[in-house]
Amino acid sequence: MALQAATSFLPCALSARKEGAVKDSAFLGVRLADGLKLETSALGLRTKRVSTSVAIRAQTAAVSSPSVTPASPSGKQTLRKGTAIITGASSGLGLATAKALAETGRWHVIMACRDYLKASLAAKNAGMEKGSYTIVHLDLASLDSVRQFVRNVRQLEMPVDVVVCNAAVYRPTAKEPSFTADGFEMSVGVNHLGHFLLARELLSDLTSSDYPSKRLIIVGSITGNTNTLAGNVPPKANLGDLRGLAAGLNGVGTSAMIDGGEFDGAKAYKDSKVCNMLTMQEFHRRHHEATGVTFASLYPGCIATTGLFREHVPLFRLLFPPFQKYVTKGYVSEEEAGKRLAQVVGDPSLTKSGVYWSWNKNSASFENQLSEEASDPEKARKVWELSEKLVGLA
Ligand code: NDP
Ligand code: PMR
Repeated sequence: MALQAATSFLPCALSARKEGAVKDSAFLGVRLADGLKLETSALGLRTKRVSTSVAIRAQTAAVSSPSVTPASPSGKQTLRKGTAIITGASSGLGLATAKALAETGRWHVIMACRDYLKASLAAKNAGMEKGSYTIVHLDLASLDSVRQFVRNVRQLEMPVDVVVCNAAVYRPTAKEPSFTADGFEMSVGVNHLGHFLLARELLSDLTSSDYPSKRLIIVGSITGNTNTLAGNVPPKANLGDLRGLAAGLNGVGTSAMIDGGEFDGAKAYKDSKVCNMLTMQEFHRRHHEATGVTFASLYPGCIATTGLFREHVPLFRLLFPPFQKYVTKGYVSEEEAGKRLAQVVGDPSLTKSGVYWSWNKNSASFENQLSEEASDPEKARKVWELSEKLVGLA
């Protein structure tokens, strides 16, 4: 059954950027010559039309059969195809994971993307078979878009077996904050709050799935964990007493940062990753037992070539991959990272809930330790409660 819908989608993201030299033109912590010009967009507030179409295209029949069916002549039971939603599947880790899952023939991937054309081309260029994926519009910088996405997914009448919150923005060179349609600082708005609402909304769908191992995965990062060398590269993640989050992160008379401090794009990203990891654990505490859903987070390795660094200075983008490959040895290819995340989605040995997965040098998965802040249950509870107020759930 092919379902096609196209409605116009009004924009959301307000972005405020200033012209001139990048404030923190540092490469790997070393400041470049001041005055390096990178961005010449006009001073002031810009309104950006984000997307003109909501694209839903179901390329395969809806799957509504029970998860296990007696199929083979030998009487052996077979598992139906699982359906995995992946946000930000139009590039980098999300795309590599979508490809890895689709290639197994055991997964149908719902690519939750803000740019339909980009996602469609990316899937095609990656060689993903037409029937193995469905692209559904999702702009995490708009809570309305998140709610619409959930309605659109339900219309597909496919089960929701796994949800992967993967999309992210990183704005290390931004001098000023930009804001989502709902007025939240962009990095925390997209990476944490958009995903928080999405995950909360889709929990009931996951719960009603009959798939043997249903999972909600939120991509974390080493850079949010101050118990590591990478997590100690300034600016360090620190949510403080959450006063900025409590005040709404809107930068109007209040701070755009979670800890209430001065805006710093790199810190905002790292803070958002701490929220991602705390959210996963709070989901686990509140919902694992009752729903049977596995909640997990991970650090897939340093995928130094992805679009995540698109806003960084050109010199950083040039030197970061060799630095990670030959100096820190933390580098991992997009393909390898995709296989790792695909493991967290479907590997029968990774069913434990509440875990932050990492991989060692031999690419074997292990349960990693989170930093003190990223594993603080009290902070997790507070982030949860403040976030549910901000996204309109409380
Ligand atoms: P990419 O930039 O390649 O991918 C990010 C994806 O997020 C893109 O598909 C992008 O869409 C999407 N996205 C951004 N904003 C929105 C939005 N408002 N609504 C919907 N989708 C959006 O980066 P990576 O693949 O590196 O990042 C994937 C995840 O991996 C992130 O969570 C990141 O924090 C994490 N990670 C990455 C590491 C790395 O070394 N790269 C290390 C540790 C964690 P579009 O294509 O339209 O821009
Ligand atoms: Mg980091 C073992 C050392 C290690 C690892 C695994 C990473 C991963 N980094 C390490 C070390 C260092 N980094 C050191 C010693 C420095 C100072 C020279 C350094 C610097 C650095 C910068 C400037 N690293 C960075 C940046 C970024 O802008 C990236 C970032 O923080 O993005 C948020 C980044 C990263 N280093 C990593 C990883 C995985 C990233 C980026 C990805 C992320 O968290 O999403």
